[in-house]
Amino acid sequence: MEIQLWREILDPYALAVDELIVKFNHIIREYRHLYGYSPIEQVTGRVKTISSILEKAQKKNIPLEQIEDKIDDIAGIRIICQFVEDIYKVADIIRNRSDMIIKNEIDYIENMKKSGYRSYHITVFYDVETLKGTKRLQVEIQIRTLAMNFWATIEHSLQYKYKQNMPEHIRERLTSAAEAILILDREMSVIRDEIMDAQSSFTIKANMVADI
Ligand code: 0O2
Repeated sequence: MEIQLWREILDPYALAVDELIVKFNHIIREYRHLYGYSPIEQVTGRVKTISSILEKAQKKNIPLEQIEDKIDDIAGIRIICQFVEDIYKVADIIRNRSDMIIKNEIDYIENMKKSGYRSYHITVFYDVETLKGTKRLQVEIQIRTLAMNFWATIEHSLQYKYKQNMPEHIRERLTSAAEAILILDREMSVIRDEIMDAQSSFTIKANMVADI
């Protein structure tokens, strides 16, 4: 496919990612102003690279004309939360919005992947306005804690380094690190109220200083 054609396909996805980052950042702002604490800690996003799209299409035997239908993470949003409870709150926020229509949800937290990967995935349909009219796109939203993100980021780089041949001793270490992450998230949840209280009074003080 020509580069010009790829641009035409991918530009609307870039718009979707940009818009969604603005919208989720606004949710953070509203929560912090209203309650001093936001269930979303930070949000990032990316459009999949052409080479990564082609690799996935090849792996899953997807013909080029079906990539937009069959690859649901061309646009990806990653939402990072402090606590596991916040992940389900964020999922609720998304379900209640009129600008994101849920296509499907996968709970890799309750059902951890064999690799040790944990995250909550929601695929939504999201409309963007282009010169050629409204385009409805799929966007994959990954919601995870800071700790889950730490594990997934490291595991992703190791997967990339070793491709299909990750040494067994590293795989085992990653599995036990995934267990440790699970315990860490549980421990943090136990003192969640304490932490939220502390952060909320910190935000209120910071806002007062900013208002002066
Ligand atoms: P990227 O952009 O490099 O992150 P598949 O990826 O083929 O197994 P599918 O149908 O795309 O399956 O959905 P799935 O399993 O929900 O995975 C979608 C995305 O979740 C992946 O995107 C990863 O970002 C993340 N993910 C899933 N499993 C793992 C895992 O074991 N470890 C890590 N670190 N991340 C995972 P991609 O396609 O890998 O692309």
